Amino acid sequence: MKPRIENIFDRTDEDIDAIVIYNSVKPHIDKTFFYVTGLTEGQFENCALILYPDRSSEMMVSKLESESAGNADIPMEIMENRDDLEEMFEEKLKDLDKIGINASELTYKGYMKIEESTDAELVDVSDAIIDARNRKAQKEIELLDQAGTIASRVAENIADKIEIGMKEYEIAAELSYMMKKRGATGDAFETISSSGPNTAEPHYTSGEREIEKGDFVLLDFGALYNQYRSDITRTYIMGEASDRQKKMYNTVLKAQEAAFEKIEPGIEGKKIHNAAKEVIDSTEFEGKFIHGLGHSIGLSTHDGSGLSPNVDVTLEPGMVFTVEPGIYISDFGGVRIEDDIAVTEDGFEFLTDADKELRIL
Ligand SMILES: [Mn+2]
Repeated sequence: MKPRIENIFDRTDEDIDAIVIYNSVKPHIDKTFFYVTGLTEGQFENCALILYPDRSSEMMVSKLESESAGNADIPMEIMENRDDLEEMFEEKLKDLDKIGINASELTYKGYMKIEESTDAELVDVSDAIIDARNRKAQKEIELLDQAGTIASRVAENIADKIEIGMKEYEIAAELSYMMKKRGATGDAFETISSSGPNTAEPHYTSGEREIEKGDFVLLDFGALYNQYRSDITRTYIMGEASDRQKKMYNTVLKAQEAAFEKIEPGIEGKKIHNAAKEVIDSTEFEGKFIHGLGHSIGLSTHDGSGLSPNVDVTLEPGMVFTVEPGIYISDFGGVRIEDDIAVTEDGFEFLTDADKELRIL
């Protein structure tokens, strides 16, 4: 896709002769391969893509996937076996002076293979790639919206399936099944299904703990849909809610609302984080919001940018972020509410839209 290649080259030094995107095997697949080709199916292990400053490109794909690859409007060479790629690299790269690589995704073995085939200087263009991929095209937003809709409907329906005595991993399995029943290709990432005190750990996954009365149940999951991903979190309370639990929940909800009020083109990401943090820090839960407010999402769950004090980004239309404030209290529990949004010309639109009033199950 020429506009996407242009997006990348617009952000690199002018004297780069080519950019090589080279996949290893799963999970070391550079999603930039899908960004540039627009392909939605196939694995493309050990396949490569070379991009040129004139916006042309070519791919080297295994014969196992030549049919899927044919859906991209990009010239391709078919590899009969793995040694073919070394010869192709040598033929195409040997006379170049400066080659861009995506150092965030290329394996070291892949790097050595490129290096052996050329005398060119290899330079990291990963910042340019992250920056280009952060500005989503309309087609990408549509796929993200579909992924968000699948997760949203599941977030609403899972509540009817959660019961006292159920194990955390059973809920995780249920979520996965429900998303696939609605057309997801898979989970966007490993589901977080936590309960009780486990909800206080933001990156807990799931375990054997059984749901008890009075528990928080925190579910953080997403759908993979045609290579694009959603990421949603809802927190429920089992049986009955204490005043402290209700206050935690409503504070997180207010913090998310404060963030939404700030989101528009031109604002710095960290200011949105701060707006949410100020709401939490003005309550008894001061200091209990312990992570960044959100991350960019697209072909990868963490697409390289974010709404965080550590990230320098000014919002532009087409950028897609999660907005996920939380409060975490050790040995008690945690609440997080997360939605995905796309920045528009005059504000933002929701990509997830599941109900989020406090639900006591
Ligand atoms: Mn997230």
